[in-house]
Amino acid sequence: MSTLQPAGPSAQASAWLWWGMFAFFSLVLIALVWLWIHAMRRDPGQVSDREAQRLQNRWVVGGGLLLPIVSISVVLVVGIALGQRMLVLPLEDGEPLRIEVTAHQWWWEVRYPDTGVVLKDELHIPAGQPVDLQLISDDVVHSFWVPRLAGKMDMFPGRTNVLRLEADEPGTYHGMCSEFCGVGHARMHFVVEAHLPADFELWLQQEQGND
Ligand SMILES: [Cu+2]
Repeated sequence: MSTLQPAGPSAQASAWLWWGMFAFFSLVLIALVWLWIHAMRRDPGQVSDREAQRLQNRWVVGGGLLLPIVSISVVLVVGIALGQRMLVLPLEDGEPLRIEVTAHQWWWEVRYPDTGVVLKDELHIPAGQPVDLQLISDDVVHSFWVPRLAGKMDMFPGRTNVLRLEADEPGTYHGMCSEFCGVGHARMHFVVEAHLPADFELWLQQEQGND
């Protein structure tokens, strides 16, 4: 359950952002520590008060204004570009599969509206295709999270939030509630099974037959 082992486009974007911020701010930290050590060890030399003031102002403007403005702007631009990939935009071809997920204290109700299939604590999706999850809560605030597939999305009573998921490869992905929702919260887990598209259709037909 690590966001740093992404298995879908939305999670991939989060992971890139994480590594990008980690690398960039590591460089900033190293540069600052280096400057600090340099400042502690160097010989102050002989400078006039005016010259000292001028140098000090240069560091305040450079380190206190320019550096944060540049850093935050870089993160903002990269963040907006990557955030685009997480939006629920219309697809170029066709409609995504829709699944309704209702959170309860403390379990997950999963419905496939076109077929009437209902599951508990498990989702089945076709791999390599975007799936839109319509998330709602039956009681308190919960949060839907499958770290390897996408970011978190809060679930509220009386309001539907849509989260787009996609798994690149077939496999089992673990998920959990990530908003404290009462004494059963820690055990509010679920799994997402991603199948090859043909196997998914077969599975759905079988489930329909069982009902
Ligand atoms: Cu919870």
